[in-house]
Amino acid sequence: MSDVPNSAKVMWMRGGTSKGGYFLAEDLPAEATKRDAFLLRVMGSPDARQIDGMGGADPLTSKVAIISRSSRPGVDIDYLFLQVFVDQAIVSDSQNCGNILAGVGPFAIERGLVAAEEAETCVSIFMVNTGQVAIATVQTPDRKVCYAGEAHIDGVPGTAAPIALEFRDTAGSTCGALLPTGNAADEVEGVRVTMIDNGMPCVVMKAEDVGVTGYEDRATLDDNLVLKAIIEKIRLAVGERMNLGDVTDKSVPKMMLVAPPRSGGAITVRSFIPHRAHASIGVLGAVSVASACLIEGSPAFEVASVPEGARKTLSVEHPTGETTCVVDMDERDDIRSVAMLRTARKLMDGEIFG
Ligand code: NQM
Repeated sequence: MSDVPNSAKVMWMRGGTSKGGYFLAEDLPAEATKRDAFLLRVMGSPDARQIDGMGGADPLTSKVAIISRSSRPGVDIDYLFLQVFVDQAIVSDSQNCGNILAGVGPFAIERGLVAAEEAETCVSIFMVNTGQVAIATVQTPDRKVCYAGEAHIDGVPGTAAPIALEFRDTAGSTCGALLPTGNAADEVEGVRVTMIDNGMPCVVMKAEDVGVTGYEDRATLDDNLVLKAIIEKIRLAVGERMNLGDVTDKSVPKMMLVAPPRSGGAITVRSFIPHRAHASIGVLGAVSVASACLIEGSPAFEVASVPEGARKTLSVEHPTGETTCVVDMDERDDIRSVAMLRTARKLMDGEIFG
């Protein structure tokens, strides 16, 4: 395409357990087809190895954040997430990403869209994909973003500065309701599932109901073509019922296989996002699974170990450790907010060529 730009300013960052390019909206074409053609070139897609681009041959490292100043009252930043498919020429805005979200606050401060406060800075972020707001708290000693620190998240080696993410009102982000069918469980293709959306559309089922234990590693799951065929059949069958339409070319819903916890947590999960197994778990994916653990009559409720009290610390066990969600319940026993700890790291700042 002739008027695809030659280059753009970009910051490459690790956000949580994902990695991708962070752009200011003004540095990319406003027209989606031109923008997407450029981003496919940037990542080197479609190609299983993404050899001709920056993508890491994995959906978790083929991600883009587009950021601009927000005109919404009380909101600092608008964040649009794009998933660049690895081996198909698809750039999708059909999902949000809570891991890439972890880098959005630091990026906005670094680019001068948000003024850093002394010690720490709260950045309110409108998540364009789902129309909801998250609050990120970024460490800013001497009014500068600090990436180094003592926080550890499973799935990332070493430690870094903590970035707290708080989500409110994420129920029904894309599907219109926490439980789009109104049911705690439905039978689809002979398997009992919960269709749920608390920030990420997910289909939650017992791992044993699709022929696995739920404790397999990522490579074993990715090699299991029979399992993949079963869950893709379920995924395609639920699209309309989850108000997502035809999901053939979409990266949602995510498919969540759950089992009882083994390391003192609330639940064990193996997630497909949706065609490859996740190395750990997505942030909003974890929030949606943790929410399913609280719904009586759901497959997740049956295998979960949920603490008492209005503030629940739910550790979601995944292939490379665990992710903790702190869930605050209101007086009606509905979820008021969910908080998670993430970290991020600036990797490079420069010009990328398309
Ligand atoms: O669920 C992967 C990730 C994600 C998304 C995916 C995420 C989330 O780990 O909020 O973070 O589910 O595609 O980055």
